Amino acid sequence: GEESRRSVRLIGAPTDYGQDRRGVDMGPSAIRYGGLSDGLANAGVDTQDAGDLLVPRAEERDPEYRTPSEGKARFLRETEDVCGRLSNEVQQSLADGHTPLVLGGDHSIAIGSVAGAAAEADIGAIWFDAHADLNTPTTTPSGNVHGMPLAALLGVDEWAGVDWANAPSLSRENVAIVGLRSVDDDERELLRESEISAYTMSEIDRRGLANVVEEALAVAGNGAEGYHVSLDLDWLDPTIAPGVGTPVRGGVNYREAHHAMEQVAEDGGLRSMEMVEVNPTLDQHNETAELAVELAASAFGKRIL
Ligand code: 5AB
Ligand code: MN
Ligand code: MN
Ligand code: MN
Repeated sequence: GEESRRSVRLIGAPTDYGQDRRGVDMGPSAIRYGGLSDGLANAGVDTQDAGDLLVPRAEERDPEYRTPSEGKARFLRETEDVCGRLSNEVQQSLADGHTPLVLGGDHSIAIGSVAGAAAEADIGAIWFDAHADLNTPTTTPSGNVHGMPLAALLGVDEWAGVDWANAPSLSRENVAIVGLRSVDDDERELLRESEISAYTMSEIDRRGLANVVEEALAVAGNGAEGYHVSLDLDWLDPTIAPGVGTPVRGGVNYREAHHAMEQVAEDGGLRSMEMVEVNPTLDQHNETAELAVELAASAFGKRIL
C-alpha cells in the first residue's frame, strides 16, 4: 500500500517576552525566509502555514510581575495569553491530522506548545538545549520565563497547579534534556533528585551523541503516545549558530545535530516540534535560521539516498 505522507502545520509564535534581548520575535520570519517550506517539501512532507499568532509588542506592556510568593516572572501575563492561544492552535492541528511545527519566539512558548500536544495524550519530551530551563519564579536568577518552561510543564514547586500551563503536562520519567552545559544551582539540585534524564555535553563527549539520543528517544517514548521535540538553537555550538540570545560555547556540531534529527525521523514517534530562540539581529547572514530549516528537514525525514 501507499505510505501516508506526514502533513506539517507551521505555527509562528513571534514572542520576545521571555528574555532580555530584543529580536527573537523575528525568529518565525527568519526561519520562513531561510527556506522552511522548500526544506520540508524536500523532506517529503506536505506543509501548510497557519501564519503567526498576534503578539503585542513588549514596549506596549508592563513587564513587572510578581507571583503571590514574591516570585519574579517578567511578562507572565503576556506569556500566559500567548501560550493559551498557542496551546489551542497545537491541539487543533493535531485534531486536524497535522503535525504542529511551532516557530519561536523565545523558549517560554514551549509552555503553550507542549500543553497543546499533551492535552489529548500522554506524551514525553526531548529538550535539546544548552540549558535546563527548570527555574521557577522563585529560583530564577533573571526573571526571564525562557529559563522556566520545562519546570512549568512538569509542575515544579511554584509552577504546580498553573492551569493555563496544563501543569503538569509532562512527567519526569518521560523527559530527556540533551546537551547541557549551563545549569543553575537550583536546577542542578532538582536534576540530581529527580527522575528527569539529563545528558551533559561531557556525557555526549564520552558516549557519543548518537548513543545518548537513542537513549533519550527511549525515555521520551516509553509508555507514552509519542513525544514533543523542543529544539533550542543554543543547543548548537555558537560557531555554527551565532544568532541566539544566550550562546554557550562547547555545543554540538553540524553533523552531530543532523544525525540526532535523523534519529528522530527514523524513530517515528514525533508528535509535535518547536524551534526556538533564533534571533536574526544577532545572526550572521541568517545562518542560524537556515540551520534550523535544515535540521527540521532532517527531523521530518529528509533522505540523501
Ligand atoms: B533558554 C538562565 N538559566 O534562567 C536563566 O535559552 C538562562 O531558553 C536561561 O534555554 C536560558 O535566566 C533559557 C541563566
Ligand atoms: Mn496529558
Ligand atoms: Mn538554551
Ligand atoms: Mn531553552
